[in-house]
Amino acid sequence: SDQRLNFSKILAGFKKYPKPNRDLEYGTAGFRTKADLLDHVVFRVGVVACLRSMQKKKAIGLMITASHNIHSDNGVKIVDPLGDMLEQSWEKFVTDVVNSGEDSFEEKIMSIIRSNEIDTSIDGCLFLGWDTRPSSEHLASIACEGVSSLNGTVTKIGLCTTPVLHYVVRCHNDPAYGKASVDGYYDKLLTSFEKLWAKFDHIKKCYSPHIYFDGANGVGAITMEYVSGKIGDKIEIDLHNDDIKTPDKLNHCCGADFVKTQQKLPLSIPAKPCARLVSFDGDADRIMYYFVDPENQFHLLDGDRMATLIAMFLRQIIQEAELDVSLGIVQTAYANGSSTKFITETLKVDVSCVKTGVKYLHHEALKYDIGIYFEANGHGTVIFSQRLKDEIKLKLVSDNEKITSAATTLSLFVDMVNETVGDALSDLLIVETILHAKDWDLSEWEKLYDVLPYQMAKVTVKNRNAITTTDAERRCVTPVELQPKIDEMVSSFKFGRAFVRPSGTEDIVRVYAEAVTQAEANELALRISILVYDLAGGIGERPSLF
Ligand code: G16
Repeated sequence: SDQRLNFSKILAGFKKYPKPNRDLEYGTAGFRTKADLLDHVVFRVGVVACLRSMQKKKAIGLMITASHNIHSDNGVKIVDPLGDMLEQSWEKFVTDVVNSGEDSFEEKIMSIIRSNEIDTSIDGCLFLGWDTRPSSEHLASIACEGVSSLNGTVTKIGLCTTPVLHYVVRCHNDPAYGKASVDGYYDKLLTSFEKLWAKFDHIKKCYSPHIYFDGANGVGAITMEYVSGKIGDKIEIDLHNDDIKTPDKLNHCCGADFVKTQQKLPLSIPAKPCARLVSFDGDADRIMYYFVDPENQFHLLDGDRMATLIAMFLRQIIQEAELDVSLGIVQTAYANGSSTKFITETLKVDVSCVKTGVKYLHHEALKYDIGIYFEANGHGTVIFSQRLKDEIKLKLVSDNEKITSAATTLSLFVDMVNETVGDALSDLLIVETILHAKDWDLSEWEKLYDVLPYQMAKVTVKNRNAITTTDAERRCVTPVELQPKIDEMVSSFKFGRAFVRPSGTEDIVRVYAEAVTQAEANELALRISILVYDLAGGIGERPSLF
């Protein structure tokens, strides 16, 4: 009989890690919940990821992290062969197995094998990474047991950022993309960064080579410590929130998510006027830039700002290189209304809006030769078509010096980008390069357009899936009474816009509101939160206006 399909081995794991009563769903970025509810999940995900690897005859990645969530949560994301997120049709397969009991898993697994015509004589191959959470290593070892139960092999990358894991998986399956190792990752990004930097190395008036860095007390802090040693002669990195030994400090009053949702400085970052401040999130796939002006006002440069900065820069370079290629930006409903207006009216670049989750943005961005995608929360990257990469090669050998120079810039830029997924380090190198090239500080960057004030809120409800949405999450379908009430409320606020959606990473409903002043945006968010609480089964304390 086929050694790989030894159901007794899989059954042993199902018995060892029994499923609690509650079913789980594959959320915005994989399974995510309280860390102590995840043993059975990671075992089963290990099994299904191994099947996925056998089906594709390629390596697959598993990342144990709950990213921006509280330290006591954890989660697991599955990475597909090209380093992107697991294909959506497989989310259902993995969810079925995660939620099945001892009596039905065999049938579920057989059905995956049959419907995907998986050759079970193939060896599954997995790469495994994890973040700094206290539960991560334990969960990673159970995931290994899952993979082993199908006789798959696991290469442990160990403690790493999410984007490093995505990158290594891609390189293993597509060696032309780079060397499949952590060193290979740093080498590719930092070498292209240094070369690009040298191209723009003129006297600076505005750009200051100094940043204050908030590592969210997570794995991003280790990354930046390393990077600081490599590029310290170009950018001085002042490390803060780099305590990975105290678990409950992770993301606590710090990190990219905190800064974006609270619109204020994280703990331990000095409020030095006009200094360039940067935060990563817990697994370093998101980034935020911000500063405090001389009047002590807080200014945020978020994912929308990065998308527009990059689009502006790349549009100019492709013109200089005389490349005829398509360029587009992908956003979500969280994109500030004025950023979308700036992209269409001033930059005259194509923009589309999709559901929250990098998996949706990435997919949409593939439609362009240069697809720039960013969630407002700082999660994003740029992807380049093969056609564009081929065209650049031709331009590199042009007789026209201006064209070859622009093509060189573009080619180095491509190598500095981690195209597999949002990557805070790669994004930082991109932003720093552009600011350095333009000799801008953050206030110059901010001048591109004015944002509408916004407010974000969370509401706890009995069942967050009672809220369903349509139109890229901009409109709510159920409970049916909710959207008309939101419309009515929004119409009484100048430049009002608001939407609600269930989070796919936390057990809450998210509320977003924009209006002409901060006070009005705050009030709109609060009024919408009350509507959600009243109409969608709120629990705990009712949000209140007073
Ligand atoms: C994940 C996803 C992001 C998403 C965020 C919040 O980020 O990768 O695409 O924007 O969750 O999702 P939700 O609003 O559904 O909770 P991370 O950094 O937590 O992995």
